[in-house]
Amino acid sequence: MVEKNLDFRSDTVTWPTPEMREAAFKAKVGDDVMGDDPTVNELERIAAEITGKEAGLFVTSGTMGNAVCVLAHTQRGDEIILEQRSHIFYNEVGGLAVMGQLMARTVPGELGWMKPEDIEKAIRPDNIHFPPTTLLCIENTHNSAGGIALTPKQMKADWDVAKKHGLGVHLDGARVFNASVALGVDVKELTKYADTVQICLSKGLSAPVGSVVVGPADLVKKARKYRKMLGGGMRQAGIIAAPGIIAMTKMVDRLKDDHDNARLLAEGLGKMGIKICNQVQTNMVYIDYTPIGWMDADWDKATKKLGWKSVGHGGGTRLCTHYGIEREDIKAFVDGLGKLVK
Ligand code: TLP
Repeated sequence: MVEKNLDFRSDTVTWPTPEMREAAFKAKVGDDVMGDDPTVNELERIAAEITGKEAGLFVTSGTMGNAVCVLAHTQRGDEIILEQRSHIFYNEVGGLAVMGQLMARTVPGELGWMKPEDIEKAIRPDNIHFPPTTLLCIENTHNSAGGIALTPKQMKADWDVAKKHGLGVHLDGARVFNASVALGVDVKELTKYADTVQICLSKGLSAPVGSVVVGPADLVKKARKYRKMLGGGMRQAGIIAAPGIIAMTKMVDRLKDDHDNARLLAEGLGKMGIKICNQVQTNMVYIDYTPIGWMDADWDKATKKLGWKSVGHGGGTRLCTHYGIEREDIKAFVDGLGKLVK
């Protein structure tokens, strides 16, 4: 029996599975800063193997994972290219400017995908006046575009243009397993078009804490040093890495259920006259309830009445499906909401 977690706010709200709690309890530990926590080492090895990379690094969060990778790729004063609504640019507290002293050059994407010709235009030529462009950051799935899965073909096109100009490529793969499941491709087909990748364990994969970073050994070594600098060097971290191993090895296939549930939810809400604002490819449904005459207070009140957590922002919100929400729960929600809308 899956413990119910009726919370649409994010997939970050997921609770660890009973197996994860058990694994945390029994985890063998050591001092990870000294490199001798066997469970952390195993998680890092598994992450590198699954993604086809040389090395892995366990970090506290997606934000830290992106930060240490961006820092590892760049020097103070470089310019980096990011999609204009990407999480790194939009939602990571300006860390790239504060910690990396980097310039951000944003490119608008089409459903989260930056076209190679637009990337190419944004790359600075060699000129005494210009900062050097050294890194391209891609996000897959793209959160604010609607949980959109970029295809291997799209990723390759961006990778090719970046490599033509000698740029590094970092993938914010917070939800890259959602992308691989939605597209029906091995995750390596996506990760091969990035030098470094950040993968969240604590979103749809349901681990309580952390992300893994993977990439070439030299860049991961640099990232490890930055992790220490940022205060992310953890000691007996096997306790939290053990659930991460289960996340990566046992929780990927079930993401399909989240995607199916998101589609069911979107269909149900759409029939009530609520506008579905995104293409529902993975576990996110972006809605606008103003067409049914509702304001945020109406949405908040209705969802609360039905026993769900969801918060409206300016006439709409994002609904995420995840472990702890099952098909029956979605059906009951749609049914209950339908009665309140009438
Ligand atoms: N996203 C969170 C919020 O920060 C918005 C969410 O609820 O979706 N990359 C992407 C694409 C993300 O969506 C997130 C978190 C992160 C990185 C950062 O991960 P954490 O929260 O672990 O620092």
